[in-house]
Amino acid sequence: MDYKRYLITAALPYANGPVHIGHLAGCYLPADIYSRYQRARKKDVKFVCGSDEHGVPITIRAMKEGTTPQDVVDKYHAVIKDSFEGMGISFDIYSRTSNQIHHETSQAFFTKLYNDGVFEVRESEQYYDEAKDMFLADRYIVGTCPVCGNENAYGDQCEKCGSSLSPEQLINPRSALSSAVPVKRKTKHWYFPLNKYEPWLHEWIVAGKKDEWKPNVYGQCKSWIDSGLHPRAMTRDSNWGVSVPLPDAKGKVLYVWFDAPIGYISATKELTAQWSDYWCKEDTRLVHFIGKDNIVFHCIIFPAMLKAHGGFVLPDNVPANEFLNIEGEKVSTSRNWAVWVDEYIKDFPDQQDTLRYVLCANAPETKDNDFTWKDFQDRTNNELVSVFGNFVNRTFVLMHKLCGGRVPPVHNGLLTDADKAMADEIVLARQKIENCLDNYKFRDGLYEVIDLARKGNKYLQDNAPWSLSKTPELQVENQKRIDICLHVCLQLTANLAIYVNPFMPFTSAKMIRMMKVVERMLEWENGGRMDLLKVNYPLRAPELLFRKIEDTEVAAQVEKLKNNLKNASQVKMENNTPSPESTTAPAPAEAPAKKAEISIDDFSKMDLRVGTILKAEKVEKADKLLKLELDMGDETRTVVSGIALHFKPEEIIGKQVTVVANLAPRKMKGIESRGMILMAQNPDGRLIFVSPLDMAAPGSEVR
Ligand code: B3M
Ligand code: ZN
Repeated sequence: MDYKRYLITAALPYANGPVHIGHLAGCYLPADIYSRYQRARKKDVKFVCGSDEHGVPITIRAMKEGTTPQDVVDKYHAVIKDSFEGMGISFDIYSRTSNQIHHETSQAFFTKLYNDGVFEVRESEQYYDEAKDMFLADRYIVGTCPVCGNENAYGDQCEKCGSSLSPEQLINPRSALSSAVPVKRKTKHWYFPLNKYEPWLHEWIVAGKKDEWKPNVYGQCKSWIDSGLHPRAMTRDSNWGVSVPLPDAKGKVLYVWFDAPIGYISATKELTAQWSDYWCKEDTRLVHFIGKDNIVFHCIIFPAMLKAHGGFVLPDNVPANEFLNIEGEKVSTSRNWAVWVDEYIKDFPDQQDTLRYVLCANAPETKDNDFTWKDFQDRTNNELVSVFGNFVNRTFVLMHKLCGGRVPPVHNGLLTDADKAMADEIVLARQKIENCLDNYKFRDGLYEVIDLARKGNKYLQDNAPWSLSKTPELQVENQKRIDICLHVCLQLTANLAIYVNPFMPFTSAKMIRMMKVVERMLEWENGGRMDLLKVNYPLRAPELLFRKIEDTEVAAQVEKLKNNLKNASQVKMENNTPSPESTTAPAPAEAPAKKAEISIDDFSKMDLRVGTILKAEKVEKADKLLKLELDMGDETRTVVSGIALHFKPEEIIGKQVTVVANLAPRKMKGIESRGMILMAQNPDGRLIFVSPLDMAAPGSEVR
């Protein structure tokens, strides 16, 4: 299809905290590169984004900070917007979902579906806080974790041991808002019948997108669809959000994942009166850039909503990225293990392209990747400074020294094979980069740019114009060689500015300043031309494009990460606003998040041993805990385990289990527990012992 318009969206970040570099690498940077590339190709592009300002986490955060939800979103909307601007993310609009236009647009969307009879109304029982007079999402019920004894586990998950929980499993459950004991109450909600769209989704995605969408995206969609789709509640009991536009829906708002994607539409409306050209005409290419945790919402739920509504284009592609870890560990906002973009901009002023480079060169396009400050330094110093920066700088210095500061003539008849080959490489590079960017392979595309600069360095080195003798008898001849070589290098520099522009716009801006050319030179169709700079045209002195990153800077950043981690317990309450998804009605079980890679040394720190259960009894005043006596070979150990809801004490006597034997002892309900028992958790929540298949001697090491 020959697309007339590009509508490019990047996930709306929650306005409950600043953005970190994982966000940039996951979605905003690729979306920006793609938008800049399409604009350079003179495509009609609208690049839209904005803050996601609804969902219960914002209200919780407001309560914790002692302010209003509006204050919370105002504060972070501004921080996030500045971070994006600072990093050169070139949105055509950065809107927000608290805007009037968004409330109207999402309500009209809901009303259309309602009038068409799309929704099913269902009643259910939900936890209610009688003191606060409101329903509680799972996340807002806290209590003691039955598995590890953490007293502040959430109704959906324990952050200490990672177990996924339901509110019923918590020991001494209480409301996070009032500390009241929650009670169950009836409530009604409007459900979107996703199941009815299963055949259509199957055809559109499973059959239709196999070769087009990235394997990670396609795979997630397929497994969702294959495992069966279910109706999903599109309303919530809450006082913060877009109110449900029905007379019998007092105290109810639209589910945040219903209104947020409609935010793309509202933002486009706010941007242009022609918004419907972009949303409703078939020859628009709609591309959603997101992180992998948003795949089902953008590939399944939102398209089904658009389909049900009718009249809208569907996403042509959803090139989601995986996650970026930091120094070998998963990003955690609650532990403050993250590199925050606003802080980076403060610590490294004018080094935006350095970060853009490193994040793109190491983008988690096909699998989770790791960001380390050492790699940041190495890539900057060895690739940006030594290859790209060095080539441009040498070219300019030599041109000033050997060619009088002007673009030298090319002496056409005298071109060698090497000169011609260099020119061919410039043309070829354009094709290669296009091929990468058209297929959302940003890191490969960037590699081609650097590789072209590398070839430029080699060409310059091989020709060594500085070494050509200036003795009278050779002067004329040699000057011609010098001219040709530097002419080629200068045209290559101009082409590099074009190619690098989508990736590193601050750098290409510097380059066009040095070359004294207008911005229009950067148009993509100019790529490959060898006459971008006119012969005899005077050029400026070189500006350094990049600077080296010092060891001390790396050490300071690593130190900062570690200190943040230390202080995290204090910051925790602040940053620990959960994601709206976890606050909502149960969704189909998803696989638990994968953890970051560890070394064999990390693994070997654990002392895993087989133990045989000799005794098991309930712990008083803790209906989830069992006290176990384990035969560990050379000793008998007491371990307290949160499995009482799953097993009767008498059933498990004699069973063999795997014990983490060197876990620091801890007291639970006054009993010292020495070690932890390994359990597998089924998607349905069932616990299963991890036991040796055959009888093992108690105390045997597990390796
Ligand atoms: N705010 C989720 C996230 O940042 C969400 C994206 C909405 S996109 C419509 O992960
Ligand atoms: Zn726990």
